[in-house]
Amino acid sequence: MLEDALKQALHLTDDALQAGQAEVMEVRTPITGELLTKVMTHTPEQLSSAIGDAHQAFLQWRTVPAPVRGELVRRFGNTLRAKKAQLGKLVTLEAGKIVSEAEGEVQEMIDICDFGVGLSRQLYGLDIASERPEHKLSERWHPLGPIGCITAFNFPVAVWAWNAALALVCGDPVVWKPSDLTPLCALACHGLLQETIAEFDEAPEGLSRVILGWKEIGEAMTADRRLPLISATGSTRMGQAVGAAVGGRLGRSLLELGGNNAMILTPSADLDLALRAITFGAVGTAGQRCTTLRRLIVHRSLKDEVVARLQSAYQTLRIGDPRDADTLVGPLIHSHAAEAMADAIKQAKEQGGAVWGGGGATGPGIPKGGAYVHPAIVEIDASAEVVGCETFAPILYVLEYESLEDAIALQNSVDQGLSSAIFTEQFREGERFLSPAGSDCGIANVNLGTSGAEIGGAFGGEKDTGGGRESGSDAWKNYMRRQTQTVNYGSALPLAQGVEFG
Ligand code: UN1
Repeated sequence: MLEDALKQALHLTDDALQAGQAEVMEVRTPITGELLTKVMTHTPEQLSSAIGDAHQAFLQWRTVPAPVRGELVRRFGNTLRAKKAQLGKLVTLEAGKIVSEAEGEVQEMIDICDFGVGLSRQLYGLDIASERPEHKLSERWHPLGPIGCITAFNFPVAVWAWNAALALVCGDPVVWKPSDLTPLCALACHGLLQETIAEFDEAPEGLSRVILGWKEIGEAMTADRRLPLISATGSTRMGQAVGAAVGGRLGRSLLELGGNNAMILTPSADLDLALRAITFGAVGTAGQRCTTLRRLIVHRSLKDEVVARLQSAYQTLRIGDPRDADTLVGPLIHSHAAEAMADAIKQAKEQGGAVWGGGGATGPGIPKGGAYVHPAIVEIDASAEVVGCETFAPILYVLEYESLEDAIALQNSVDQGLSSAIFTEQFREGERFLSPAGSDCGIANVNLGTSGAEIGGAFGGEKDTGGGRESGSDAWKNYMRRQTQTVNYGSALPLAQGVEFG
């Protein structure tokens, strides 16, 4: 079924290419750098008609009762359950994630579908006390319209699912522009959803669309007023462009952008637990999560011991083909990512950092043609400029602190504000970190790492991370419009504020 969906969705036609309507997008696997296939990109006209289809679908879908919309999402979640291993394999092939993390990503899709199903009976409004007699004042949530969704390569299926499951339950179709590095994952997900839609009488065909292309097609999408919400994941630079374009037409944007996540390691920390959390956080997904741990702020008294233990833990990490069961660190997405990592390490050295690891990884079990690297640990002064930059690679900057106040200030000193953590056995330290004067991030954790958030919480961050919140909690409100409704069920017409008129 997945293969069929993929085949159907792959729309490489020589005719359209020859007519000059589209360009070819090459799809490579980061495992070996080999060409997997070529897909055709969409033209601005195709984008426009996809948005038109989604708009038509919206006019119908918004009147379908929300619990019935939830049933579509329930069925899609079941399809994903059945396809978990297969879809996971595609994520591994196209994004280079190890099998367990790739399947974990599909699990996030399943989880958000379940969450959406529950939500489909809980899109609650408010009953508000009216100041006027025999008046009913209330607040109700209505479907918003087709959603434009722009996603990054590093979570090629889950982030779309966070958006799509909630949007569909809220009554909105989704037009998806995936990363040009992971179009097959997008076509497969869309194909599976299309199959679920085709078997569901109440669901119009145009509920889901995928648009392939580069920056220009993304810009056309953000400019289109028929998409009242653009939900975008990617770099801060991309988010600034999206935010400005969507803001310029007074649309809504939901931005989930760069992170520069830190963990504070206090003297009372349970070091065994912390070391596991640091290792997964810093090298999981080869350092390519937006929640990756990038800065370890460790108490001066612990620093040498922690660095030594981390180095020996890192030495046992198996780097190599992500399809092998014992691999823990797969490839970076492409050679440019390895170059960016090498450049950051060079800068760190120039800025006084002591670098351990970080070179290219070759040897038995490491496929040729992929960008495999040894994760790096860099002891560096907190004021070094490079520490403020997010490099999408496994580089962990180790900074030291003396007072908790200083550690929190350091944690908050970067432009980004996505995820943060503290390891402590001291109740007061943990609570201070979570207090209004503590972490300034969208996510703050005590005694666990910065990455691997559950879908039930709102996901996103402050400052240069863009301020958006996706997935759990009340993130669904992004996908709906709020209406304040007043009903006069009496036989007089009292005016608000006691105004008398005639
Ligand atoms: C991302 O990297 O864009 O919290 C999303 C995590 C995952 C999601 C990451 N659940 O690490």
